[in-house]
Amino acid sequence: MERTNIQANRNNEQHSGYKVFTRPGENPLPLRTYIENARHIVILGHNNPDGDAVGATMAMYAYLKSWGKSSRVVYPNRYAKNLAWMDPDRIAVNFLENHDETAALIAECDLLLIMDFNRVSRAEGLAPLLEDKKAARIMIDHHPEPDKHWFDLGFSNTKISSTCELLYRIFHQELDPAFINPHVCDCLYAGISTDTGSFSYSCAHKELFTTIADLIARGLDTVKVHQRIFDNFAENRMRLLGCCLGERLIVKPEYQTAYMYLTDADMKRYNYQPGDTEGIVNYGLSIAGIRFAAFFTQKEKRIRMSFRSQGDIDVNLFAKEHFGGGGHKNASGGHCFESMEATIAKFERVLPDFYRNVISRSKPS
Ligand SMILES: [Mn+2]
Repeated sequence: MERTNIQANRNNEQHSGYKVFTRPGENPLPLRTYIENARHIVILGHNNPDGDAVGATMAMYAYLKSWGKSSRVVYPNRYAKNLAWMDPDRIAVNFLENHDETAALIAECDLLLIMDFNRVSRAEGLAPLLEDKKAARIMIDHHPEPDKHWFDLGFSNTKISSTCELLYRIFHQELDPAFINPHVCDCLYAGISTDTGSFSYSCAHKELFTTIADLIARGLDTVKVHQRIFDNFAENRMRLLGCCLGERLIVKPEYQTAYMYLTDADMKRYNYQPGDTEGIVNYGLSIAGIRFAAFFTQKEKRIRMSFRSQGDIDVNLFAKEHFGGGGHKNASGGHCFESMEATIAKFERVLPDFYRNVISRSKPS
């Protein structure tokens, strides 16, 4: 594939490009130079690494390997089992289960490639270790409002489907597409397909499908990736989903809203494993007339909340305003440090205003 024109695609946030930022007054090196000069590279994904975080970090690792550069991949905690195929070298370490090795890798690295998140707090327990200023920090991410002062160099596009789609453009425009091998393609596609809910949102731009056409030409196997991610659940996970849909689904047609929840006891009953609740929130939107879906899960004293919406209903603002979170316009998350009952009561309390001010005024998609 031809190399695209760097200048034409930089500093636009259309689907073909991305914005490049640096600290005010600083003149950064090109990404290529950072990588060429680095002796110890650590690639970092966010807490509860999802398909896009594992896809982007593992794509970067495999890309650097085919370039002849070694690197390590670090997460704050473990990835889900159905994503493990992206890590055939078992190169990833996670801080929760391996404090010492993770701390040593971070202490000795001179280049941090931070993927699919844009502020240090999303590294959870790892965050304090990242404050040591020895390593250059480079961000590649698609979430809004990056913490620009924290990074030496950042690549951002908030309109794009996923960090994986952005990374594909960076391989072309900042580095060299020659190192994109079939495994890199599979990892990129994994992130794109999970972050779009299997091509149901954030995907209506032709550039994405041109990207996928090129990935297929380079060896992507879409059927294999789909089966490994979506047809690879334990029986318990399907029964957990059944419990959600059968017993824990509340539909509020008057607010075009549906929500589900799982308690600690539900999760124990179905032997919950990391990743088992991934994607469940999307089922709410499958109901006719429902345009706002929420999903709450309990982990000890904290309730994790996920929000999904259709069209121009902005759940990033909703999460930020009421539940200390954020994310994207149509997919966001938050949390509540109260009981499940109190969390649900709070959600139901703010819902009528959200319906009146946002949902009822938005264009039906
Ligand atoms: Mn993402």
